[in-house]
Amino acid sequence: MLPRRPSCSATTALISLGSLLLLVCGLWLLVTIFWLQAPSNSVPHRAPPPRGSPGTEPQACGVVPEAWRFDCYPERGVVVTRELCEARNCCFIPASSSPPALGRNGVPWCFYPPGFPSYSLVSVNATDLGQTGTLVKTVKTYYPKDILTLQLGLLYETDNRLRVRITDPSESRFEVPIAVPKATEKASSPAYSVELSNEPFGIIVKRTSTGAVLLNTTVAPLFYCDQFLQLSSSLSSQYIYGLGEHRSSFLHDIHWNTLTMWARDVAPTELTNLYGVHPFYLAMDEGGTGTAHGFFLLNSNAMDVVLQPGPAITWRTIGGILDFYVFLGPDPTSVIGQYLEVVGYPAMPVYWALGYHLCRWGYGSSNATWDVVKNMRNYGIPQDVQWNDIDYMDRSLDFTFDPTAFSTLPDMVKDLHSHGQRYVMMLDPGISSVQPEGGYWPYDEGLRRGVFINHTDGSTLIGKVWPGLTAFPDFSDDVTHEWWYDNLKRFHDKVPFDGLWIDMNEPSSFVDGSTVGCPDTELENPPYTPGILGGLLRAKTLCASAVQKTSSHYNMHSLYGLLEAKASCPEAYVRKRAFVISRSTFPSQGQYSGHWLGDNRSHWKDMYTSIAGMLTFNLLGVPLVGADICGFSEQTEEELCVRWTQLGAFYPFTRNHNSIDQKPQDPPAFSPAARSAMKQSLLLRSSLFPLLYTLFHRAHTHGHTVARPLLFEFPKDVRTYGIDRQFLWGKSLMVTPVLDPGVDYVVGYFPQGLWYDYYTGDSIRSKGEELRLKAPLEHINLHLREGAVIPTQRPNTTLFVSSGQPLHLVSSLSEDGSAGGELFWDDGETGSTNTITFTSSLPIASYITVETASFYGVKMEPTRVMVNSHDAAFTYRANQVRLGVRSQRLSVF
Ligand code: MIG
Repeated sequence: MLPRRPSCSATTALISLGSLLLLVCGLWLLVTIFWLQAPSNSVPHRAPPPRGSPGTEPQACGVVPEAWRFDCYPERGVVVTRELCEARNCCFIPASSSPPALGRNGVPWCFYPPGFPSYSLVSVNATDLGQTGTLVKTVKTYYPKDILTLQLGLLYETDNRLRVRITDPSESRFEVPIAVPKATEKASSPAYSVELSNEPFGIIVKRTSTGAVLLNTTVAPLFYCDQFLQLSSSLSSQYIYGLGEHRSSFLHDIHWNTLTMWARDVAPTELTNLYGVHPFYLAMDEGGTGTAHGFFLLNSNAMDVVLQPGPAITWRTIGGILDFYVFLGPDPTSVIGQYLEVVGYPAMPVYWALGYHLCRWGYGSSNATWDVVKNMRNYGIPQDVQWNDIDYMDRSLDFTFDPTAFSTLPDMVKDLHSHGQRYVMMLDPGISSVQPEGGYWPYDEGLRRGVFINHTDGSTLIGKVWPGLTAFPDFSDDVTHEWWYDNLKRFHDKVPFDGLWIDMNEPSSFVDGSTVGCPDTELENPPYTPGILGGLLRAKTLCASAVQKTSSHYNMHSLYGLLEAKASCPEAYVRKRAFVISRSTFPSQGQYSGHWLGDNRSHWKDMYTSIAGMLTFNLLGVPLVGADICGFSEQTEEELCVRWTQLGAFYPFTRNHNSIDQKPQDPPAFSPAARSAMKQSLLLRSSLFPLLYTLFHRAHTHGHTVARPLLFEFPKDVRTYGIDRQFLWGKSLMVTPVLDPGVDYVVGYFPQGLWYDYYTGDSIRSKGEELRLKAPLEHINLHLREGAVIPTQRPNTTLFVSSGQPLHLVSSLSEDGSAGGELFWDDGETGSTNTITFTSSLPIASYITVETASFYGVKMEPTRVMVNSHDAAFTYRANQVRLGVRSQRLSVF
């Protein structure tokens, strides 16, 4: 930003384009625009009243408030009686409200009394990074194999990050095999303080600056048995986000809400474990101050996460260790940045990942697929990528294509490439194990190299997926990565695909465990099973006891999608940025792939819940995310599909996908009016590519969100905390989609300040209020927050970065007439090996120039406009100056 000039005539616009800052792989351009006007006094924002804080700790069963009763009998399928409860030495009080059917989602009737046996902290010593301590207990719990002595490690890793590890000092236990940073020095001035309670043991973490309690594990007993580890804590507020993957509102409901985590193939359903596992939450501090913190449990075992109105949380996992982080923020954006410092920033996507993708299950042939592409071209509708689902395969076999129906597939891919378009196809992890005569190289070679997951007796575990009987590659083994790569390479030589869609990688199987079942062991039948759909760890997946290189499937199950994505990043064979979209995900996934939200339905409700899903994955470091536009299963309707395409144009990852047997739902399949509305929204997205690409670079380098909840930008405005019908791109562009049928308006919340209609520049000065906006079918409401400069470009039907589409800058002046923004630009594909040379002779200017600029919020007609001290041509109409700058004066390089 350049310093503000002391004074200036109100009729002169100064546009300063300056501060070129070269990065290794690209170029930052800082655009600062001044329009000096008399400053107007803005109304200071009032902080919301403090929210309820945790209640007091109870003294005996009867006085434990319902909100603070921690479930002592979480087993499902059991009607908890007084006898059963008291056998666990717990309090039994049938709650006043809602009898909890099977102990779930209601006030627990059986709960821990104060003084329930737990660990004591018997020694503490200082270490280089913090403290270490010993925890002991003498009374065993009602689960087998209590670990009676534990080691506590407190690591003050950075000023904003605390790590706590509770381990078994006598035996090493499973730890999640993802790389996390190793601190070497103790934080010098931590933003947190840690208090340890000795008897019973507990940890209390406070924010030093405010005294806010962020964690207090003394609220319920700690469990540490071989297969049952449980830690409870108070929550600082009821405002808690993250904890994917679940279908829910963006803001979680804390009223006895159990979120189970265990990767599972199932169409998104409330209160069910889904495809991915992300034990991370972001929560607002108590008191509505706008400060936020985060918590991450680095654990991959099957677990329940219980939210209760205390507000409090319980982590109940059946393996591994307790290893967790607290992130101090203090604002939501920095909480996410700190979390992603631990698990890894998301990859920079290849530019065309941000274009429009078209897909369906059941095109039936390569020619039918090709026809859709041609149709799209005929109508001039943007399309960067064409996909195929499993039906391209020969008998559903990976690394093959149907020699009859898809015989022209290589030609189609060639044709896509010659039009600057890309091709992505599906791969499933299941490798067919029964191919007669001549064999099937992926399986034969896989067996030879020993890449498959085995039963405990060493035989290959066989399940059932699309091709029939299948073996499952063990992606925790490097040998498997080489074998997978060899398969990709061999197929790529025949069909030069550009990216991969990895499905069914929970991993999903049509039989439970294996074709021969699973052995009856402690891993298969743990003493406690979280609330997994199907009630068994092996439900629609592999045996928990199955053997993988790194550990048992019991420990590795939910990491399958992450490790497959890692193996599928084709860096090695395309030497460009990889494009992988994965169904199953785990923390650090964003480094390797994006995600789609799975098998939604063509319902209005599914369109609405996609926003929460998209925002949550942005918090989880997987910003390249979107839902199946127009809906996957069931038949879509035209109005829904138009509205969904408009919303989908603002998913960071934009793909229309449809299930088999449903009528086509690609844009050309609809009426001229619908088609044209869809086309407009996709052109609009194309025009916003420079902004989107810049936001992804911010995500990649700073761990920022791309699709952003309003609360991230307005953390002091409590009215934004539950918003999941609107969202932002970055900090300034607000999207207010229509999510209901049969309406031509939409109600949206406008946080306090000045907003501009993106299309017209008309301004709205909001006090922090809901406004009713016109929304005819062809229109999606977009508003620019004051103070922004948004880089856009003249749209095209594909996003070739160096196509020479000139830039148009849109500025929304704040009350004081200032605005700022940034643009990141590079060659779009290779990143580090940049083919662009940045010199002062400006060769790059030949393909990227700023052609025009608009300024919203110019109150008086200027008499003169200058660009870098040269007069520029301009037009003025109410409130808006538009510059046409066809010279190189505004060229950005
Ligand atoms: O058992 O490949 O979520 O997008 O179209 C279904 C067929 C397998 C599930 C994916 C969906 C895909 C479908 N797949």
